[in-house]
Amino acid sequence: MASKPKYPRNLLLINPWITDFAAFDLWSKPLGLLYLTSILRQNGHFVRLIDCMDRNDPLLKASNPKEPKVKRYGIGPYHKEELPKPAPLMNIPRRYSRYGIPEAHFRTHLSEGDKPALVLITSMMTYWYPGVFRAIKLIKTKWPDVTILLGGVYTTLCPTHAKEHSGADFVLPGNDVRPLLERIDDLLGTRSEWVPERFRDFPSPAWDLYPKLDYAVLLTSRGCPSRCTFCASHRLFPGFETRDPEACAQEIVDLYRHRRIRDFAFYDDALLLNAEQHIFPMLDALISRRLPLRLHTPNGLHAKAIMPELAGHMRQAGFRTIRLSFESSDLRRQREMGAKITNEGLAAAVENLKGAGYQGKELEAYVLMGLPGQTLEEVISSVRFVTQCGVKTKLARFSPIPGTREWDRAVEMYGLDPQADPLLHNNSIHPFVSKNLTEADLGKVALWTRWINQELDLGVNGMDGAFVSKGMRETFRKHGRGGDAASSSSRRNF
Ligand code: B12
Ligand code: SF4
Repeated sequence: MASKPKYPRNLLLINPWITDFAAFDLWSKPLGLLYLTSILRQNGHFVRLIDCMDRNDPLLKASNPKEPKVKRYGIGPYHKEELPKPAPLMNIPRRYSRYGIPEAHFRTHLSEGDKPALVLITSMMTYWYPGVFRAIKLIKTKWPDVTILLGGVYTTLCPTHAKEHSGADFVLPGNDVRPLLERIDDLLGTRSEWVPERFRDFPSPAWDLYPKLDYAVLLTSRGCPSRCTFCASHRLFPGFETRDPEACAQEIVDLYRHRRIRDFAFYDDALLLNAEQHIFPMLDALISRRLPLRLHTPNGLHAKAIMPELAGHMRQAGFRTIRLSFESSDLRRQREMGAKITNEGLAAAVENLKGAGYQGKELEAYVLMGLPGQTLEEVISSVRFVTQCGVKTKLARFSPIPGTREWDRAVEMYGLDPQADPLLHNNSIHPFVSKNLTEADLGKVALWTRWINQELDLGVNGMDGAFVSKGMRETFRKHGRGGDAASSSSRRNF
């Protein structure tokens, strides 16, 4: 017989596991759930969180004193357990794992609390849905009649898949919190009095849910007005909205003062947009506090916004990890992808950052590999261009996302099924369906890029001709080509 929850306003929030070929905690926190917690609390609910991806989970630490392994700035590897590969990934010759706390720990965490009135589960990458489904299954096994609500990125990008296959009782795509509050009121017979209409009205995320915190993450704006052909930002938030810059700075200051957090990662899609009204006042507020902060941008920055004054502010405020969005040095592709950057724009941003005191080896630019129609030469030319600018390359593998132009191209060029299982959006597998780039090609490029990056660490720029390692020479002999006009120019001649 169905049992009633003891406390009718107790909600259980879940950040489920990652299931993938690789995963690393690069300042990864379920920020959506932390915002929802604060909003739910304002409306009189009590929230408990089970974060399967918390590297500081007490049970994980108790079962293995070596956990968590912390690298600098609070990031580090996840605990992982190998899983059988799901059918659509069977032919991918890589190991597939569940990352995060062991399943037994999850069950223990479920038993630690009373039966909740409702369970809310978030989701992130579309191809991580097996972890979401597993959490739903385990919850339903424990409490068959508990109502489960599912939201988050996967739900918004693949709502039909989530509705048909997840096992959740309600699937709520989108970023608007109003439908969620209405649904909760409906189910619990409550009345939400406090309903934020805009993102800037959201309260601070509920960081108190984590007794131990190595870093925090931040969203100071939502959306992006650009339409890069590979990006789903417009599907997640079709507009652009900024928060009050002073409030953003205060969020950082409070976490530093009360939790001694020094490392902060920005999740913004367009952090540097409207710089005069947004990032400048925010950084002014931080600089005036003189705190020993380390700020990180794992999500690429709009390089063309980085003028000398902004670069100086970034340096003073404590930006440490700076990743610039570049993607490709191919001029035609840059235009086709949305023209957010040019080769000259990247070079100028780098010069401005160096002028502010950064060394090239402290900076990274993203190069995408595996885009439909992309050749090996294009990837190599792009890495060469980035190196000529004197900064490190961060290779990123293309993930085809429904509703983007590159998805349509992948459907057209590679015969990708428009209804393809979201597992096939995985950024690790695209080379296996690409006709231009093989996994072996990408492996070589990755190795070669690692050499070049290591050389930059040693203060040597192979692309200046000062020093070219034997392995690099070999790779060039096989694949090297002048590339487009800009990529063959010296970094002093832009
Ligand atoms: C920050 C970020 C990252 C971070 C880490 C994030 C993390 N937590 O793990 C980093 C930089 C590491 C990263 C990496 C990558 N990312 Co990323 N990332 C993002 C980004 C910019 C923000 C996500 C976020 O936290 N938003 C803020 C919170 C507040 O929003 P939210 O979670 O959506 O929550 C809201 C709603 O969804 C809802 N909600 C949330 N949970 C719930 C639950 C319920 C029950 C309900 C009702 C509602 C609800 O309410 C919240 C409030 O409005 C998104 C783009 C975007 N604009 O969202 C891309 C995005 C998710 N990433 C993407 C990609 C492609 C990648 C990479 C593959 C890039 C690459 N090629 O290397 C890698 C892969 C990572 C890996 N394998 O480990 C794609 C998605 C791809 C996919 N197939 O799903 C996105 C959409 C960007 C894009 N280019 O289109 N990423
Ligand atoms: S600039 Fe960045 S966030 Fe904006 S559309 Fe392009 S890739 Fe997406």
